[in-house]
Amino acid sequence: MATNRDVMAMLAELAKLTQLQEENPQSFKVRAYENAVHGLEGETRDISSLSVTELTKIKGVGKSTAAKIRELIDRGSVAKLEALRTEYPPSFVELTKIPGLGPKTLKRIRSELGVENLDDLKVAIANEALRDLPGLGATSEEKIGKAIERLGLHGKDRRTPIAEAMPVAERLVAEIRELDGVTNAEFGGSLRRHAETIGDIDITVAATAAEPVMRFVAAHSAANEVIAAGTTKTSILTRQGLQVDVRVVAPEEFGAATLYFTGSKAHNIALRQRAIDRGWLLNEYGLFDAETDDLVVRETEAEIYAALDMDVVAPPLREATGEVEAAAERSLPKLVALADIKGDLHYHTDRSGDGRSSLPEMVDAAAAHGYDYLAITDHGEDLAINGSSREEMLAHRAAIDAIQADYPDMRLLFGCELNISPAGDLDYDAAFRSAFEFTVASVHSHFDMSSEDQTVRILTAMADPSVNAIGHLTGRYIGRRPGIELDVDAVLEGLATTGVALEINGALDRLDAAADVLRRAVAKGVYMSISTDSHHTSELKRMEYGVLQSQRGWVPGDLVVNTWPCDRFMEWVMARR
Ligand code: DGT
Ligand code: CA
Ligand code: CA
Ligand code: ZN
Repeated sequence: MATNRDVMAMLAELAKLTQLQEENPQSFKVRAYENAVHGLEGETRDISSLSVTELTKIKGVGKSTAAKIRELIDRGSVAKLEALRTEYPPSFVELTKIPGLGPKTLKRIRSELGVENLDDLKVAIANEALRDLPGLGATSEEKIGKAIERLGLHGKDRRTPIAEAMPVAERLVAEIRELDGVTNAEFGGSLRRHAETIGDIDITVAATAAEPVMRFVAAHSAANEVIAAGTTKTSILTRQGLQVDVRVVAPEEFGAATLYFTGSKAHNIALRQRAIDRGWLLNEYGLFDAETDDLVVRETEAEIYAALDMDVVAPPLREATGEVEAAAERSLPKLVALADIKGDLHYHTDRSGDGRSSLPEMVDAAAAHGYDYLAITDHGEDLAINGSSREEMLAHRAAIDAIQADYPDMRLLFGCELNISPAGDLDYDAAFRSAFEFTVASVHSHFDMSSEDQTVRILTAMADPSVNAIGHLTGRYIGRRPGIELDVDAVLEGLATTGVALEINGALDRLDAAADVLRRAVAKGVYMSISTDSHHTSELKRMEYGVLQSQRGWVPGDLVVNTWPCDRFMEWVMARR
C-alpha cells in the first residue's frame, strides 16, 4: 500500500521528469506537481483512504494530480510516470545535475549527438562536439567538463549528496524498526558521521531472525535492483543509483556492529590498536580477549569505548583527526546536543515569496519544539520576488506583536534575512534596519566574484551594526553549486572581532559553513548559531542536522549563541545595537 511518502516521491519524480519533457522548469504542470508535494508535506492523515474529491481539498492538489495519487494507491504505479521513466532513464536524468545543462540543451545534445548518459557526454566533450551546437560554445563546453569533475559524477567513486541519501536511509530505518523480531536499526557509515557526500548507505539491524528483514529489503519499492541477497546482508540499488547495504546482527552484537560499520575505517583502525595494546581483539562481533577468545563487551558502543579507556566519540567526529587521542585524554569538546537548542534564528513565513507556511503555523511549530525564543527572519526588499517592502515589513511586525501575547513562554523577535549586495550593502537603510531585533545577512547572488571581492563583501556586511549573524556563508548547494570563494581566515577574524555569529545552516543541501571552516572558527573563538532556515513547518527538524554539522566541526556548546538562556542571548543581540 502506498504511503504519503510514496505519493510525495511519485509527484516529485513526475515534476522532475516533466521538466525534461516540457523543456521548462516553470511549466504549469511542473508547478502543479510541486505545489501538490508542498500541500502534502503538512498532511497528517493517511491519504490512501481519501477519494479524488477529498484529495482535491488538500492545498495545492488539483483534479489531475488527485487522479494520479489514486492511481498509485489503487494500482501501485502511475502510467504517466512509467512512460516518462522509459523516455528518461536514470542515467540520462543524472545529467540534469550538471550546471549549464538545462532541459533544452539536454534535449539537443541527446537528439543531435546521441548523448544518453555521462560516458557519452564525456566522449562528446573530449571530441569538442558540444561547442558547435547552437547556444553552447567553447566556454560552455569547458565549464560543463569542469562541473563533471567537480561533482564527482564519474566512475566508481561517484558520491551522492547527503540531502539525497538521508531521506532514503531514514525511511528504510523507520520501516525496518517496525518489522517483527527487529529490536533496533540504525544507519551507519559516512551517513551517520554526517559527511557531505555519501558513497553508499549502510544500515545495521538487530533482530532475532534475519530472513524477514532480508526479504523486506529485497522487495522494497525503493529497490530498482537487488545486487546481493545473502542470509545476513542484502544490497540494493535505488533508481538514482544509490547503493544500500543492510546487515542483520544478533541483538547482543548491535553495539559492536554499529561501531564497526559506522567507521570511519581510520577511526576503527585506531580503536583496534588500543584493543591490541590491552591484549584484546576488536571486530564487528565484539571486544574479545586475544588469548582466551572470551567476550569482554559488545552490547553498546558506550561499553566498548569505556573498556578502551576513552570517552564516547560522537559519530561526526570519527574521522581520525585527533578524536581518538582527545577521547583518551578526556579532552573532547563539550558538543551541542539537540536538547541544548533554545531557539531558531533563521526562520521564514509565507511573508517570504518562497515561504510556504503562515506566521501562526510557523510560530506554533516553534512553540511545539519548546523554544524560549524565535527570530522570524523573512527576506528583505532586495530579493525582488521573495522580499518584503517597508510597508509589508511593518505590517508583519504588527502581526508578530499581536501573536506574541499567545506565547508567553517564547520571546518572538521581529527579524529579517538581509541580502548582501556585491558591494556588501544591505536592504532598506540604516534607520529602518535598526528596527529589526535580530538579523541574519546572507549572499543570494553573484557567486562568481573573486575571492578578494567576496571577502570584502562579507566583511563590509558584518561591520553593519544591524547584523547579528552571517547566513549560509558560501551559498553552496552540496553537489550542485560550489560556494563563493573566500579568504576564510580573514572572514573568521572579522567575526571574532565584531562578535557577529557564523551560521551553521541545517538544510542538508547546504550544511554551510562547512566542517573545516567551523573547526577553524572554534580556534578563533567565533560565536555561532545553529539554524534551520525553515520555509515550512516540516523543515524544523533540520535543527538535528545543524547540530550534527556543529559536531562535525568540533563546536563546543558555549560558542553557540542559541544554546544560551534568553537573557544572555538578548544581551549579546543588544550589544551590537
Ligand atoms: P562511503 O560509503 O564511501 O561514503 O564511506 P563509509 O565510511 O560509509 O565506508 P563503507 O560503506 O565502505 O564502509 C562502512 C564502514 O564499515 C566503514 O566506515 C568502516 C567499516 N569498514 C568497511 N571496510 C572496512 C575495513 O576493511 N576495515 C575496517 N576497519 N573497517 C571497515
Ligand atoms: Ca557507506
Ligand atoms: Ca557500504
Ligand atoms: Zn533564509
